[in-house]
Amino acid sequence: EAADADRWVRGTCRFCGVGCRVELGLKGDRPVAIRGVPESKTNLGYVCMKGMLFYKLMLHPDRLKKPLYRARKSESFREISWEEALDIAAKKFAQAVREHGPNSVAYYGSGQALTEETYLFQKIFRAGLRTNNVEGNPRLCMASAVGGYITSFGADEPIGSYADIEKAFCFFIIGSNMAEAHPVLFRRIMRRKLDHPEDVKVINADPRISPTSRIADIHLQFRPGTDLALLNAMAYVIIEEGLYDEDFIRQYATFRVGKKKKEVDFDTYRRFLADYTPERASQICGGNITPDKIRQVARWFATSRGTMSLWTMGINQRIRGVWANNLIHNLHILTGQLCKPGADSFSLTGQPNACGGVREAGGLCHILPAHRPVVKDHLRHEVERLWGVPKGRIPKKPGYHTIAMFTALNEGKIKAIWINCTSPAQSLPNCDKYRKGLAREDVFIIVSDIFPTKTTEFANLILPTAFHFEKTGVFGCTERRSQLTVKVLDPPGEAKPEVWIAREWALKLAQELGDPVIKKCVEPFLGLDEGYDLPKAIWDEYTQKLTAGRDNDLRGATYEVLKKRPDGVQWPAPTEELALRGGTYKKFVRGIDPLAEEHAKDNKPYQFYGPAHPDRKLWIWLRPYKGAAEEPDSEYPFFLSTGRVIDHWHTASMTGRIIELMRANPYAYVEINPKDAKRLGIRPGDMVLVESRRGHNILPAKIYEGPMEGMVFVYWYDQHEDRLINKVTKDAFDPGSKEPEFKICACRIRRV
Ligand code: MGD
Ligand code: SF4
Repeated sequence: EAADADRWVRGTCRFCGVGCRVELGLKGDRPVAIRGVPESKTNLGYVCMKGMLFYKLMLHPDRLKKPLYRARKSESFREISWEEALDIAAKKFAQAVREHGPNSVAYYGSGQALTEETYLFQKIFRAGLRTNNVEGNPRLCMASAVGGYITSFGADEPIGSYADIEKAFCFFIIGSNMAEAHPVLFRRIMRRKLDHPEDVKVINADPRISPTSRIADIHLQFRPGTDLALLNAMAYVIIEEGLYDEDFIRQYATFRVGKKKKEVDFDTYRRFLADYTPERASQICGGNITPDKIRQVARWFATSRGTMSLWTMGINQRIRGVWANNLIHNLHILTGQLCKPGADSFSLTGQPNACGGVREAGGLCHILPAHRPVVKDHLRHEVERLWGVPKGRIPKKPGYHTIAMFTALNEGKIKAIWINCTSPAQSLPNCDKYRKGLAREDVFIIVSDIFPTKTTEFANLILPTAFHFEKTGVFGCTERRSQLTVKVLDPPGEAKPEVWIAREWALKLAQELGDPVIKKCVEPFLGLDEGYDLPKAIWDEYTQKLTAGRDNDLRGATYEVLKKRPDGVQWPAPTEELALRGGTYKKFVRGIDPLAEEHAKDNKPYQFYGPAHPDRKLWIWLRPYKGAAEEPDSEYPFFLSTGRVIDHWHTASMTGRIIELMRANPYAYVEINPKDAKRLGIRPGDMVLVESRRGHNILPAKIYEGPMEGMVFVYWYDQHEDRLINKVTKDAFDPGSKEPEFKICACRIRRV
């Protein structure tokens, strides 16, 4: 079909956090193909199967094309006009605010929404409706990484870039199956290893042998949740063998402990680590972890000419996710494996715009745009001033985080919620529990999506939206890189871009509540065409006003510049001149990062100006090992873990509609270690009951030397109610980041 294309237009992939640059092939107005671009900086021309095929969603017959409404959830939907839909949406939200106060309404968004969309929604909710109930699915995915970066480095998001991969000599891949979840980036690591098989070492630390483990020199397999002990033991070896960088530590680091962030000295840290000798850690970790292996990987980590750690949900989706992030950062600070070429503590992002749209543009309940904590008075008032709304308009108190938000729905405290670009009825842990709130007749639910999903089944109002390439906006991927995709196609039927929907709704809301400040929120955007001018004006307001002087300064990355730079721009990029050169490849390094120069307090080469650490130091944390929220016992003797498969994206509401991907991976199964299978008399393909204290599934068995003995693994994309693994997972969450522990709970299995 690609041969049919008569023109190619540029943009980014719609799916994962790698942020591959792609070109969409069009034949007339019909999308016919997607291809990579060899000169691209992110993906060097490669795209994975799902990236290559998402154009098929644009003309898919299931696309939502008209607003749909039902007054009661027991009724069937009827088609209505946009005028009527927006009237109902405004009336219902206004009614909730009038009768139950501002905190009875909420927005639940997505790391897949464009930055312009998240920015506008959160502005209307915070300054217009006076609530910080602005959340999104990045809470399920990146919140622990945010917590880790802020507490360790004083600033969110990685210091380095993908370009470090080609300069690194040791890769420490922990809690990440990047071969499937970030396939194109993994390819770069594989290339690096193949080009330098002896010089480059790959360590993979994971309770499961995954496709990522194939390239590892050492695979560390441990009982789920025990990696906190492993990471502390690596630090122990680094200190015991004198492999730490004394000079780097003296210049740039302090040691901290506890909730009060008390500063302690190096000897206290050393004494703390005495509990984590490799011998003791190998006992805690189990699996194949021996003291010798711990020593070996610690040496590789510390002594390589550039060590890069990469991790995702195996570290983040944990009740000690922030601590686990801290312990990885500790190793980099101890060894000075930071800021130099090929050295970085690099968290991989799950979604295409979790960084740009949500972490940066204010899409979580505790942060305002440009990394401003909502509780900080001067920053909140600064945002009010920049928006031209009265001082005190934005409440000080953070809103509900994700689990608290859906608990509030269960309890009837939230009366109206807008769910955009995500499907919590399938993606929340222990989802049956939260479906009760979604099903309540006294909770009014708007879902804006491109397809019917498990969540639209609970909606009162379904709003059809434009898809990628059918609207204009920016995605900011893992490496602080913002890339623009411009509208080239009209959305099907009456589907509309979210920025138009939000603006028109806000105008009606202002009328309903008789509140001119709500109108003020969208005033700069009135009358602008939604195809390009409207998102551009929103981007301009966000970048020129809100990011000015902040660590993610994006003032140079105007739409004009982004159009000239197909690979996008990495922040900080305060000037157009720097943005035209691509922005900042490494933060905090003088001579590379303009803000390091601007904020320089002395003549040291690195300047850690991150806003959360006034002492401008990196913090090495004393974090003890603590196990999972629910460990196996005699009743539920197995660990259950869940994750992604290469062919599908999350709930598969999109990839499940692409026939080639469904053929490749039609349904979820449960991976069982051969030793466990033999013991339980389970053969390949047998149907197996996977049951926890919360719910059960029945899945076909795959007998596979992947999960370690005593652990089973299930992909979570399957939409079939019997195979929907989030009926089984647990909704315990990290007390700091509030990110749920999708990766670990206890279950039992048996052949049925
Ligand atoms: P998606 O399938 O990505 O899953 O979970 P979800 O966000 O619920 O949902 C995105 C929705 O956006 C789809 O329904 C799609 O049709 C819609 N969409 C696509 N384009 C557009 C658009 O332009 N506009 C609008 N309005 N809608 C659009 C993800 C969540 O799941 C995350 S982020 C993580 S990290 C968690 N991972 C995880 C896990 O590892 N294990 C288990 N068991 N559960 C998990 N749940 C979490
Ligand atoms: Fe898209 Fe991610 Fe695949 Fe790249 S690796 S093509 S961004 S899904």
